Amino acid sequence: MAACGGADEAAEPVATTEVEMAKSYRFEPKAISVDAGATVTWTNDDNFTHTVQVDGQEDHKVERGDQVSIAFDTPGTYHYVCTLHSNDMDGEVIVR
Ligand SMILES: [Cu+2]
Repeated sequence: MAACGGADEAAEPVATTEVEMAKSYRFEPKAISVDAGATVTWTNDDNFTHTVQVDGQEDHKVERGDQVSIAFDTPGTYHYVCTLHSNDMDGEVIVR
């Protein structure tokens, strides 16, 4: 069943632990689902420095070509942003 919505529609979460910071200014996929205890890795494939800041946690700077990994031990929905481009870049990790 296709969801209909505006440009900012919430995507169906993808079951993966890999998120790409894709060109330009995007987290891809934007919403993911993982099992509790999983470690999620963000890889910066964009031409700009980005960050990953999960709500209420420290900010992680990710240079071009770099990665950051964050473990998610507790089930819940975790929203995160790139604090340098918070209007364009945000995403969600759903921990089951
Ligand atoms: Cu950014």
